Amino acid sequence: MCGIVGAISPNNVVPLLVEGLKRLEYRGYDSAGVAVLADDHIHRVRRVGRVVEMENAAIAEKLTGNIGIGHTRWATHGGVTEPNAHPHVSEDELAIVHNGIIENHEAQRQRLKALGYKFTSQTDTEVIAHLVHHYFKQHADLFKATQQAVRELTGAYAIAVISLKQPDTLICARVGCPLLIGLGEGENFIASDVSAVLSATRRVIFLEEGDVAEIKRDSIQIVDAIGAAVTRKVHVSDVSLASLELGPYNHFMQKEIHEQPKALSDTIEQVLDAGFRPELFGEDAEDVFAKVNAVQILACGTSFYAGSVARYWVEAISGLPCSVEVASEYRYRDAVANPNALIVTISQSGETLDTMEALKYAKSLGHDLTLSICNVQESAIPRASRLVFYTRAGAEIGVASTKAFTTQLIALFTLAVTLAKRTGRLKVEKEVEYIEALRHLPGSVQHALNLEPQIKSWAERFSNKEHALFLGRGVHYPIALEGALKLKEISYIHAEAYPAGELKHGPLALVDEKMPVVVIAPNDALLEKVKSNMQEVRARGGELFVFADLDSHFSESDGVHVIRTPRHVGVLSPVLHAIPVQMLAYHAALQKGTDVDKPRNLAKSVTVE
Ligand code: HGA
Repeated sequence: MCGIVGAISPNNVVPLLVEGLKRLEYRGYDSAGVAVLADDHIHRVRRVGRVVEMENAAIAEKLTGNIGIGHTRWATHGGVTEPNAHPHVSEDELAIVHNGIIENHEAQRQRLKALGYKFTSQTDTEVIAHLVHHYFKQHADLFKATQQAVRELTGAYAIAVISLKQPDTLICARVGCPLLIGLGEGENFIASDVSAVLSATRRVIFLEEGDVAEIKRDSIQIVDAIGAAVTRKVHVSDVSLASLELGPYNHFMQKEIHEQPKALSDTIEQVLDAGFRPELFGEDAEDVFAKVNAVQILACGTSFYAGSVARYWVEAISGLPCSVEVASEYRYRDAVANPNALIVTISQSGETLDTMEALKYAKSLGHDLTLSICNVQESAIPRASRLVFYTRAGAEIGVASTKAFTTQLIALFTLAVTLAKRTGRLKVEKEVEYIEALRHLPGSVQHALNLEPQIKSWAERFSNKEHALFLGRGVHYPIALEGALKLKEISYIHAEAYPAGELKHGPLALVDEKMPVVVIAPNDALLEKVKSNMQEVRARGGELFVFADLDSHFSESDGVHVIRTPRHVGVLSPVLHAIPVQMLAYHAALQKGTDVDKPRNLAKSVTVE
């Protein structure tokens, strides 16, 4: 969602701010802006639309300055308009950018209006600008003023503040939204994620919940939520610049789909090296797993579907009861805690607010056995968990998750087998079979990618459709859900997924000759059942698009189209079948001419509620 970048330097920071915002575009946004201090003025440029439009305006206005902040906004409070775009300014003296939602903004707005502040936007953010300004008048110290102001905010925020009255200082603070400091030589930076500062530095400090920092060209001071000075560890980021570039691809989603053999083998490598050992999940894992008698998975979106696949694996392989729940639901219900349940949170970014809040809620209920599955090192959710498994997908830029999903599946499969070892359910021959399955998976995925031309020709037939149904059974039902989600996210075709057996309990009423029905039908124990469900569709004139595997023995017929994945990969079949549904969505979106990497209304890392 919103992206923040800031810099203080002896050089003009505008190019760096603009480049940083371009790197943050993938997070999803609707407007962009920068503000710099120069000639005793705040110079601000904001535009609705793409960063490049704002950049052109900044060039036209010859914007320069040695200290500045930039922002990409994904509107939550107030429409997508220029006055609502960040940075927001208070009394022509102080500028601020904000990611998150201030829940008590209405009360603060009334109070600040009574103090004489004039509001020029509908955002919750503007109250922070005036509140910091209000305290700055009293303290004459921007660091202290910000600390006092944030104490009065409820909700989630990452903010950056600059002021004409203290032009050598950049202040930032965070609660619930990511923010890091990039360390340069005689210059320093801040950003929502490392991609925004990578061209300038790899040395970063991740701020922790409640931290407020004062950043000057040659010094950094950080205080924690209670105002005590703290030192935070400096990390050297291993994110490569190449992973942030498109290379020969047209879209990041396309690139990331094709990177899956590598992402999977990088993730699998750690399992093949270690075997199914608890240490894969952290030093503490042996102790934690010894206490576990159930698994509860909390996640959102695609990660929730990864968790839904895992439910089948965990119960079948380890014999432990496993439930999976949408994080935003769990966090607001009166859940009954089983303190011996392993709470597994899944988040690509490790910053997904709903998942983070669900984890906090689980802990408040007495859950202490926590594991996070995450793709971004040192992000908030792993830091708040006892155990972590980092997928090695590499940076994922496309809003529609692909390689993060399939590598999450590897992490979850590994968890199921590792728990099975503990529960004594894992037979030696099964362990060997699972290792072999993992070893062969990247090659099978590579073969599945070769199906692209066939899938593309299917996608052409979807481009004039308004609706589609996806069906699957058992462990492939969540893949049907994921396929429907991918299609709706990026092509805007309305798609729903059902367990194939549910069809006759309602959705069959939707089926006619205009309804394409995608079926995930590999050769597993439920194949014959799926075939019967397909007959039900055909009998109503529905057109079937079947993803099968070599052993499924389907033949094409009138209204029944079949694409076969080249191998049957047994227990890991859901991973393999995720690939064709990703490609179908991608090519359907291309046909429809949508913005594949930045679909409307969506954002990559969902850091607001
Ligand atoms: N609430 C602020 C910022 C929104 C945000 O962080 N989106 O990701 C606004 O609406 O401007």
